[in-house]
Amino acid sequence: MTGTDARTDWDLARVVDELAAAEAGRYDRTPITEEFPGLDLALAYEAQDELIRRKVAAGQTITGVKLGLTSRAKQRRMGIDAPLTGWLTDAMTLPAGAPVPLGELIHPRVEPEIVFVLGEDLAGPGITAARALRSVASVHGGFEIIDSRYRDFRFTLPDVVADNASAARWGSGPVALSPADLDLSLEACLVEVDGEVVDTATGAAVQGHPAEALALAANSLAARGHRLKAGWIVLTGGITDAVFLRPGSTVSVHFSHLGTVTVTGA
Ligand code: OOG
Ligand code: MG
Repeated sequence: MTGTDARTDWDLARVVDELAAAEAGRYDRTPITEEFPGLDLALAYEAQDELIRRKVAAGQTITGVKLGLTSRAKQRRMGIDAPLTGWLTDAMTLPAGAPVPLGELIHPRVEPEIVFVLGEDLAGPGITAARALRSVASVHGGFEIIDSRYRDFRFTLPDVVADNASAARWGSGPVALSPADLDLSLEACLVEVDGEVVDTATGAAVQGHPAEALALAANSLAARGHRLKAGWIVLTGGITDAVFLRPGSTVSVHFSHLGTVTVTGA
C-alpha cells in the first residue's frame, strides 16, 4: 500500500465485478484483501452470493454446493485452516469422459472428492453427521477442477470465499452407491498423474468422515439463510492435495469401492 486513499472505491459490487471479469477473461490477479482490507468473511460470502446471483440471472442454475479446505492436506497447502463453502452451477458440470477445456481456464488443478447427491432437503442448524448422511441418496467418486482467480492460488480466507471457493468444473465416475453400502471414512483413493501414483488418502481425511463436511455445509449455510435442496450435488472437499492439469496430461483417481474417474487436459 502507498498510504494514499486511492483505493477507497472498493465495495461489494466492485469485488464481484473484478472476480467475474477475471473468470470471464481467464486471467489471474492479486488478492483483493491487499487493496481492500475491509473485505471480511461476512462481506466475502455476500460477494460470493452476488456472484452466483449474476450467473443465475445470466441463465445458469444452481446444482449444489462445494466444500473446500476440509482436509489437512488442503488446509496445509493453502495455509488456511478453516473450511468454506461455495456454489455449483450447471455450467460447472463436466460430462463423463469429456476433456477439461484448458483454454477456458486459468491454471486448473484437479483434486479427488467424495460426492453426495441429496435425496431430501437438509437444513441446519444442529445437523449431525449421522443426520446428514440420512439425507444422502447416493455417493460417488469424483473430482473437482479448481481454478483460483488469484495468481499462484495465493489468497486469504475472505479472498477465496469471495471467489466462490475457486470453483470451476467437477465430474464424477460411473459408480453410485448408497451411503449404507460402504464406510466412507475407510474409502481409499489413489491419485495417478500420467500413470504415476502421486498421492493417496482415505475419506477420513475429510473432517474424519465426509458426512461431517455435509453437516458443516448444512449448518454454515443455515447461518446465512440457505438450505441444501433435494437433488443437489455436494462436493465434500479435496481428499488429497490438488495437482495441476497440463495439456495432454491425464489424471486418474481410483477409489476402493467408488470406481475410477479419469480427467484429461485438452
Ligand atoms: C480453494 C478451494 C478448495 C477443496 O476441495 O479443498 C477446495 C483452493 O484450494 O483454491 O475446493
Ligand atoms: Mg474441492
